[in-house]
Amino acid sequence: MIKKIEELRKEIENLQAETAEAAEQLRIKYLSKKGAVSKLFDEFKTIPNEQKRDVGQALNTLKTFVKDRIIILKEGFSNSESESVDMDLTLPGISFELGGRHPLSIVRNEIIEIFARLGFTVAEGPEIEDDWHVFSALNFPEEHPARDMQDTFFIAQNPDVLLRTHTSSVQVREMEKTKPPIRTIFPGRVFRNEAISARAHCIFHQVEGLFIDEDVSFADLKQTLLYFAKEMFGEETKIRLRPSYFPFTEPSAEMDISCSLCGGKGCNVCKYTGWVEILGCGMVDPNVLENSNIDNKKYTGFAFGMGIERITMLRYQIKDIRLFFENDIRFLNQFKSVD
Ligand code: 2NM
Repeated sequence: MIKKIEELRKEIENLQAETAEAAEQLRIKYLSKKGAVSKLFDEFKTIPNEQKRDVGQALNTLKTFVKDRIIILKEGFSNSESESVDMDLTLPGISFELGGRHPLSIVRNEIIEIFARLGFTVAEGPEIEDDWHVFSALNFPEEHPARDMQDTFFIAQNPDVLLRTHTSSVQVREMEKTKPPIRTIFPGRVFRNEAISARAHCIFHQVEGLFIDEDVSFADLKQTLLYFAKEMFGEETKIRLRPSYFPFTEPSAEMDISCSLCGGKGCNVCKYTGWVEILGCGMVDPNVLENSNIDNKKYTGFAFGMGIERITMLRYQIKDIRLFFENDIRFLNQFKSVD
C-alpha cells in the first residue's frame, strides 16, 4: 500500500492545469468521495492492524499534499484573473490626509530658533512645583497676592504642591544646578486660576529667557530683545521699554513693539496707540541670584518672559485665545502648510 501512495504522490507532483476548470476537475479526480485518494482510505480499512500506524501517517501526508497542490494550481488562475479584472495599476493611489502642527507649536519653535541663533539653549522642568521654586526663591514676599488660591492652583490642600504660574521656576532649578554663564530659554505650559475669556485662559504657554554672566547689562537685554522683535515681526519693527515692576527683577520693564498690523499708524489691534505689549523683562534681582547660590557680586543677568498665545494671536490675527484649546479642525487646518 505504501508503494501505491508513493506512486500517486509522484503523479500529483507532476500535475498541470491549463485553466481553473481543469484544476477543479483534478480536485474531483483525487479528492472527491470517489476520488483516488478517498479510494486509498477505503483500502486502508482492510490492512492488518500492525501496518495501520505507518500507512495512516503516509495517507494523511498524501491528502494534505494533494490539497496544497490543487490550491496552488487554482491560485495561479485566480491571481491572473483578478489582476486583469478588478485591479487597475494605472489608477492613482488612495491618499490620506497629513496633520499639521498646532499654531502654538509653530510659534514656539520659531522663538526657540531665533534665540538659538544668539546661543541660547532650551531647558524644561516640572509643571507641578513647590512654593520655593515658584515663589520664595523668586523674591515673592510672603503676602504677595499671586500666592493666593484665587490666582494659583494648589493640589490637595497642601500649600507646598502647586501648578507653576510661570516657567521662572525652571530658571531657578537651572541656576541651582549650573554655574554661569547661563544662556537658556524655558518654554512650557503654565497655570493660573483665571476666569476664561477671549483674552485669558487658565492654561497658557510661556517662553522665558535667562542670561547670566559677568558684566551683563541692561544694554545687552535691550539689544537681545530688539533682535528678537525684528526676527519675529519683521526688520522694520521698533521696540520701546516702559518701566514696570516684577518681584524677581530690578529694574523691570515691559516691552512694546510697533504695531505689526498697521505699522504704527493706529488700528484696533493696537487700540490706536501704534504700540502693542509683547513681554516683560528686567535685570535679575540680586536676591534671586543669591537664593540660587549664584555669587551676586561677580555675576549679573537679565531675564524676560512672554506668552506664546499672545505672540501667536498677533502674528496670525487670532481674536479669541479659546480657539487654541478647542482643537476645532476648521481652525487647525488653516495652519497646515506652515511649519
Ligand atoms: C518675566 C518678566 C520679567 C523672569 C525673571 C526670572 C528669574 F528667574 F531670573 F528671576 N525668570 N523670569 C522674568 C522677568 C519673567 O515674565 C513676564
